[in-house]
Amino acid sequence: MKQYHDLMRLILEKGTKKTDRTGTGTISIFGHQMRFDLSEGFPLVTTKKVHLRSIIYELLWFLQGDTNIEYLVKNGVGIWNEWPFQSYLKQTGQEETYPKYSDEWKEKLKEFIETIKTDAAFAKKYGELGPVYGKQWRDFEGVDQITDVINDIKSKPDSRRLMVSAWNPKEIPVMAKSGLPPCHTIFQFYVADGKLSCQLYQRSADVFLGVPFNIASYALLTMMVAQVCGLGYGDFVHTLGDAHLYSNHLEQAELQLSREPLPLPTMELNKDVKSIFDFRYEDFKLLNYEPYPGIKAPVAV
Ligand code: THF
Repeated sequence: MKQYHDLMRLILEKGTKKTDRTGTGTISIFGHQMRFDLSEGFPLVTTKKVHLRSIIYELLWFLQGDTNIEYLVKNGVGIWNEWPFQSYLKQTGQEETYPKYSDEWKEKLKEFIETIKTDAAFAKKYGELGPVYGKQWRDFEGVDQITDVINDIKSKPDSRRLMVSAWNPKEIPVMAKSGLPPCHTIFQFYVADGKLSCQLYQRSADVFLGVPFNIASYALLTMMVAQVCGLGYGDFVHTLGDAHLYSNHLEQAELQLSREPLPLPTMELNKDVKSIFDFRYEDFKLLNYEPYPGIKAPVAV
């Protein structure tokens, strides 16, 4: 994962200070590309422990077309909690009572998640993120893009139109209201020499927290699609727009950069799975992952 370290170092050295929507502040660069050969190991960052469990459940959740955090919460995954929570505070007029990131806010967030877990009606009403990834992947104005792209990869592997878009301009305002417009906006598949590659265009990249998740998630998706199409593993190409380090992640990034990248783990998929929608959590086996300890950092909401 030298590519990832190079990116962090580049931002620290060359990044421009900018303000951002969340009020946290960032340093950023614009336009960057990384490439991971999936036959050389699974691109999971080794210089801090990355929670693969959350990544797998999130991907299965996208593929089901689900946009409500209830499924994630019930599987112990908390990475999407803050957005519906903030939207709930807003809708119920409690934004001022619970200032963002304060101790009261954190307590109230715990209580909110507990209620999502136990009260189905509440979860239905307040756990919804709006028409985000799952919705656009499976039902973009009626189009099931995942089913279609897999059929196209199988029947027209040389096609240059193997695209999936989560960026639906018509629904951006609705997404912005409940959660946020997609960061990973569009991806394209490419078949050559019997191997499947995938390129993602990510408009906005939280390099310390999000990017290790995003790389692993799309690497996994590429491997899953390759398997169900009977193809080998090619490259995952990750193209970034605004690539930033939040101002409250800088020390963490320096600590991580002081660590030497370790050999990559390997990922084994259950070879019996023949449809992209049949994968279950138990079908993924990560081998030889022995990372450095985790590094905590707050997420900007
Ligand atoms: N918003 C921001 N500011 N950053 C993001 O990375 C991001 N995402 C998704 C949507 N909005 C975003 C959400 N993905 C974590 C990881 C991924 C996220 C959100 C949060 C996170 O907090 N990771 C911690 C804890 C891991 C865990 O609990 O499992 C970590 O240490 O890695 C990018 O797509």
